[in-house]
Amino acid sequence: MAGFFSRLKQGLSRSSSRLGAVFTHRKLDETALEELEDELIAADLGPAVAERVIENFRSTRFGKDVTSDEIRETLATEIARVLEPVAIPLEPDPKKKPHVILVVGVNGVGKTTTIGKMTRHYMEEGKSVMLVAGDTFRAAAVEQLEVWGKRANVPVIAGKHGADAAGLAYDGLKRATEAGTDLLLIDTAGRLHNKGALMEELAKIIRVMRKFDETAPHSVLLVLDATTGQNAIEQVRVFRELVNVTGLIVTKLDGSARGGIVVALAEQFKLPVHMVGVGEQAEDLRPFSAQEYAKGLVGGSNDLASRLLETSTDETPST
Ligand SMILES: Nc1nc2c(ncn2[C@@H]2O[C@H](COP(=O)(O)OP(=O)(O)O)[C@@H](O)[C@H]2O)c(=O)[nH]1
Ligand SMILES: [Mg+2]
Repeated sequence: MAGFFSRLKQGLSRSSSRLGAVFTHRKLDETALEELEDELIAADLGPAVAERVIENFRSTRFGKDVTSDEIRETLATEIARVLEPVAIPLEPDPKKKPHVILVVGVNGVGKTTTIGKMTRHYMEEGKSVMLVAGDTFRAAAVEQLEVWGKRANVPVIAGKHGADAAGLAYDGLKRATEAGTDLLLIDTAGRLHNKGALMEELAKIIRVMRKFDETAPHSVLLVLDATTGQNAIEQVRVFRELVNVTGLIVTKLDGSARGGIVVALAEQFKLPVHMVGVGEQAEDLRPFSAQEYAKGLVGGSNDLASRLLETSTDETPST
């Protein structure tokens, strides 16, 4: 398995090579600042962060000769400052048995896969897990979750194609409570093209579960696909109208990710980013580290950030 940092770096390299384009300028004049701002916006960091970074450069370095390493370091520091407050791990409440996690998001963003990865992650921490196949609209989605459940040897509450998701969630909550299970992860459908129906469905899942435990769900995680760039912003907006999103998980940060979007999300919504997905396998879920992410995003082939990344340990979080 490629290490996390090398994967993330690879995934973010598209952004970092963009960010590198402007660094051929030696003197930080008005033209250079404008180009840098354009690059930051093109890298999906969002206008607010881009502007702040530029103002910072303007007030401290204007007219001076700067090296690309200096620019990258300053940039990484600014980005880490935005990311730090949202880099919050998801700690299930040990008093809740189960701690109920509702997983929402548009079709294809990686909800089911993320649930599979979370199952493995929390089991490695010694917690017990139960799953609910709440995306009953796609038969394949139910099978997919059952495969993950079998692999991890955890119970999966599933119904027939088209079954009532709220009923399944209720059954899952009841069974997990009886069994004293630590975590109940609920998969859902992501039919955003029918917003009214989706809102109704999510509301019903929550309403029905609350008949059993009025504090459920304890977390509502919105899964976002990093490769969709600016679309992720709109998805957060829409899902927050549907349901009380408590945190984000950003997937597909391997491959051709547009990792800058995480910075824009952090700046705009201040929602916790609990974990990130860096691949399709069970082990490809990692806690979100602001520092490492910022360094990976800013990149560079032989700069301080890369050297730090190179020497970072690539191990899975210990159990
Ligand atoms: N490269 C990569 N692929 C992912 C990641 N997470 C999910 N996928 C893939 O994205 C596709 C859709 O994932 P799925 O979990 O079915 O999405 P869902 O419709 O939201 O449940 C599948 O092919 C997954 O293997 C990730 O972090 N990296
Ligand atoms: Mg799914």
